[in-house]
Amino acid sequence: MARKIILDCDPGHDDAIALLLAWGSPEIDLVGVTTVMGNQTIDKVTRNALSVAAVAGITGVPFARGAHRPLVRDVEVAETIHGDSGLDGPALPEPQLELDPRHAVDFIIDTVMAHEPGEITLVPTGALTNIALAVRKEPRIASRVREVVLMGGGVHVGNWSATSEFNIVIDPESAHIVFGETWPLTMVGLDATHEALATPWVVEQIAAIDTAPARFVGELLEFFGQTYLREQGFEHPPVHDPCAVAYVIDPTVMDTVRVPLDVELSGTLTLGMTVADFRSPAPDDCTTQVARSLDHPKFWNLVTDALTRIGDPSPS
Ligand SMILES: [Ca+2]
Repeated sequence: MARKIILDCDPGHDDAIALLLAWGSPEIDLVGVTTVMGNQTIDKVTRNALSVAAVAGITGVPFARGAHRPLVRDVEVAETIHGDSGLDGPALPEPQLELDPRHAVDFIIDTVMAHEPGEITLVPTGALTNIALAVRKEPRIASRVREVVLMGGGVHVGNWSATSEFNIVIDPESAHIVFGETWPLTMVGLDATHEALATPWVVEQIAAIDTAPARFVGELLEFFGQTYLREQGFEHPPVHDPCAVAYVIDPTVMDTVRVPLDVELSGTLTLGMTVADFRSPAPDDCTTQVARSLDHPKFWNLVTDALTRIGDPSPS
């Protein structure tokens, strides 16, 4: 049976690809898309999510706008990586869908509570603000969510600072709340996603699909590749967010290990670091695990298969 997920995102080049992977995969039942500020402001990332929906012909899926700022800290966007729109590169079509009138936090709570325990998986690919607010407002969701599979963090690796990954460091307090809950949590962090490189082989495979959504992804990767080379020194860009969706589709796409995880909230050099305690085997009550590596061809085959299934919803 298809896994029901809520994708909580901040599109964002890699978020856009995560959304397309979820939409194009029969193993996933996309029950909602929620947005959170991050790569750009909440207005921009919400519009981007709707534009991606228009590109892929996504219908029948509620989209709800979420948090406009982190719990404690000021808004910090990733314009150097994602551009002024948050999704620079391709032309962004006008949104076709109307937003759900609810705030993302209420949408998440309503959806989780309306389903049986163990049915809904939360897949956050941005800051964890909406998820933290939801579980504080309605703590019963912690035992009803099947699992949280998030893109964020890394073990002894960072990208927004020497030790810290963007999604976590822009709202570390929310991450601390989410990591400390009782739900099973898989951290798909930089250890795995830095292996999800859009190599020339990947770009060729996507170009060969030759549909409007595939060309859109090609243009995303071209822009993302330029900024990742300039800002982070990557020869080929790491495409983080679809890795979390890929794990839900097929957990064998990466190696995971159970380990206690928490988030640094007070370090002057290490704010937002995800700290994994590998000193001894994880205790029985440990509900967190971290992805350590990724199967590159298996991952990208999931993405290209999804794009192939999406086809050309609006031939030009
Ligand atoms: Ca993201």
